[in-house]
Order: sequence, then structure tokens, then C-alpha cells
Amino acid sequence: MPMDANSSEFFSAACKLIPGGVNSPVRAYKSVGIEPRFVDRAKGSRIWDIEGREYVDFVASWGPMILGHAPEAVLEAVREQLERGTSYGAPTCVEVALAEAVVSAVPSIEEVRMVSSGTEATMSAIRLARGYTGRDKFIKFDGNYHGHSDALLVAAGSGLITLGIPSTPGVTTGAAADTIVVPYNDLDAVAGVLEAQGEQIAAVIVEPIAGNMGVVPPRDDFLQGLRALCDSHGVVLIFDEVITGFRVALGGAQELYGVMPDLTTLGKIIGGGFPVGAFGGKREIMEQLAPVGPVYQAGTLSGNPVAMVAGLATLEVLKGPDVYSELERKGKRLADGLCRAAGSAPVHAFCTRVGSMACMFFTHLEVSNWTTASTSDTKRYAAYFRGMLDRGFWLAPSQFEAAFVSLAHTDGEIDAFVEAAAETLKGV
Ligand code: KE4
Repeated sequence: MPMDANSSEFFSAACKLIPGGVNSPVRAYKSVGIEPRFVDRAKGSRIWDIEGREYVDFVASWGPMILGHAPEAVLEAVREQLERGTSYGAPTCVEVALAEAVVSAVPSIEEVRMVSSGTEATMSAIRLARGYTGRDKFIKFDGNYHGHSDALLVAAGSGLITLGIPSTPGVTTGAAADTIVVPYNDLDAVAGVLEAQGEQIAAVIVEPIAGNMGVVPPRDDFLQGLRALCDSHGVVLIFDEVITGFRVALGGAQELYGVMPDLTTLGKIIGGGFPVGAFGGKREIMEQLAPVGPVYQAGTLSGNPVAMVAGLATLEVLKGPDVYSELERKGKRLADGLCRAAGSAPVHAFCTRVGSMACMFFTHLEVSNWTTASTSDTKRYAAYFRGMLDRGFWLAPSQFEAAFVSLAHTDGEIDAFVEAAAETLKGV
């Protein structure tokens, strides 16, 4: 492939070598009606495509780049580690240091196991909850996405919703048989299932702030209610904080809302841009894991030193003063601006936000679950996406994702985003 080829040439070559030309479906831009642009590089809040066009990035690699791209602190730590080797498959001091940072930051975590993706983290957390309780079934919420392990690919959100695949071939009836799906923000539905089958239910897994059907905050009593219901039925409460962990507070959504899960899954930010996932929680549950307990889980590159130093350097910055008040200020500036822009637009659109994660919905309805989120006009979102891209703003190519503000975004860039959105909304 000539290196001076353009995105379209690279994409047609990629499509001959990689299914759909991408290594993760949502990147194919299927729901926004154009071909994807190939990225050349990124730094801070900016990203450049191979045609040399510059954009202000609000995808942040789907969440990890909370400091902005290629932050010096992470580059320095990674450069130093590279000279010492990249993977040993043996215990290292730096994975203890990252475990220490996670345990001290996330209120409910007493012990944590590192893995290499959010999918691995949630798959392992479900297995651990089943092993700990001796029960098979678990509850998830429609529109929540927890990665692509079989039992969790049942009415999942994120890519599946975007690609319009209600559930995916290849997941066997048996694999999905123990997964119960209820509407998000619906405590009565959870109570009903637990009343009927509580003694068979190992866990409830939830995105404490939904980020895979657009950004949908929990209703006031939702998380507290889940905690109480799980307590009364001996069910493990799992917060999937792969997006929200270290995003909405240093201690994640559980710190923000003051609700303690039994297990937490993490990913994205704790890898600082490298492949890392983690699951952690109560010692009594975590010690059911091999080699201490009987529940097996393993991984060649789990705790990989390069990824560990990148994650550690990222968390060190996030532990600094005023970080989350600054992210809150920037997130609010963006969302307030977008609400103003939407308010004066000819279309029905509104912005939802928690902290530095936000999204623009194109629907008349108040969005509280997948049923209401799915009424969004995805064609209008696609037109909004294309208009923003043409004006130099890099957004998630799906109505059912989040936009992320980083510490690197300036007020000027946020205001320019709002101005471009006001312009774009006039024409969608
Ligand atoms: P990964 O396996 O992609 O690292 O994590 C899966 C996962 C688990 N839990 C939550 C709440 C998640 O949001 C994710 C993955 N997020 C999507 C975007 N919303 C990743 C982007 C993609 O699939 O390409």
C-alpha cells in the first residue's frame, strides 16, 4: 500500500484484509453514511487524519484519553519502561503500584485483578459472581454494553445497537439462557425478577451511568435501590465502570453517587491508552479467584508493565488538585452551550451530561432507557456528525455513544464546538 494513499484508498485495501476494514465495528462509520477517515497522529485535544486535516477530538479513543493524547507524563513513563523490556509474564512492582492506586481511589475495591480489556473484566466479574454465589443467572439492562463475551451480548447496546443487530448470531441459546435483560432505570422490573427467581440470581451488572445508548444518567433512587435489592436477595452488585471509572470522579460513579457495589469493572482510562481492564471488589469475593480460590481466570499480558506504567502515570495526574472540578467545569460549559444551540435549532435535540461525558440526542422524548433512546433520529445524528466533522470536530460516529472532554480541551475549543454545533443543527 503506498504510504501517500488517501483514507478511501486505505479503506478499500483494509476491507480486503480486515472484516469491514476495521478492528472494531463502530469505527467503520456504517451508521453515519461516509467512509472512515484514517488517523495519522494525535496530541492533546487534537487529532489529524492522513490527509493532514486537523480536528478537535471528542472521542478520546472512546474514553481513555482523559488527559488528552500523548501526555508527556505517560510518554516519559512508557519510554523508560520500554528500555527495561515490554512483557515478562511475571509479577512486577509496577502492577502492585497500579493496584494500590486503584484500591486507594475506588471506595469499594479491596483487591483488584488486571486484565487486557473491558470485555475480559466484565466476563470475569460475572464468572466470579457465579462462582462465589453458586448461582447461574444474572441481570443486565437493555442498552447497557459490557463488551462482547457471549452471555453479555444479549440486547446489548453500543456497537450492536448501532449496527441494528438486536442480538448476534454465534451466541448460543445456552450461552444466553442465564442472562435476564430488564429496562434501565426500572427498579420495579429488577424487584420483580428477584422476587420470582432471586435464589437463582448471581449478579446484577449495570453501567451506573449509561454510556452506550448515548449518555443516560441513573434516576435518583436507581443505584441505591439496586444496592438494597441485591442486599435483600444475596445478589452480587457489579458496577461496570469501564467508562465512568476515573472519568466522573477519581472514585468513579460509586463515589459520585455514594453507592458501593460488591464488584467493579474498569478499563479505558486505567490503561492510559494501552490495553488494560480490571475487576475488583470485596476481598471475600475476590479471594474466590485462582490461585487462591477455585474460580479460574488468567491472561498472558495481564498486568503488562508498559500498560501498567501508562495507567499509573495517568492516575497520578488525575489524583492532582482540582482535576475533577476542572473536568466538571469544562463538561458543563460544553453541555450548557449545546443545550443553548439545540434550543434555538429547528430540530428536536437536547444534550445529556454527567461530568465530562455528554451526548446530543435527536428525539422528542426524555431519554431514561433504551426504549426512549432508540426513538432517536439516527439519520439526523448522522447529518450532525458529518456537519461537525466538516467543521473540524471529531465525534463518535454513532448516536449511541458519548462525547468526552479531556483536561487538554481549552474553553476556546469548547466554545468553538458549540458554535459549530449551532451552525450544523440548522442544517440537519
Ligand atoms: P473493551 O473490551 O472494548 O475494552 O470494553 C468493553 C466495554 C465494557 N463496558 C463498557 C461500559 C464499555 O463501554 C465497553 C466498551 N465501550 C465501547 C464504546 N462505548 C468501545 C468502543 C468499541 O467497541 O470500539
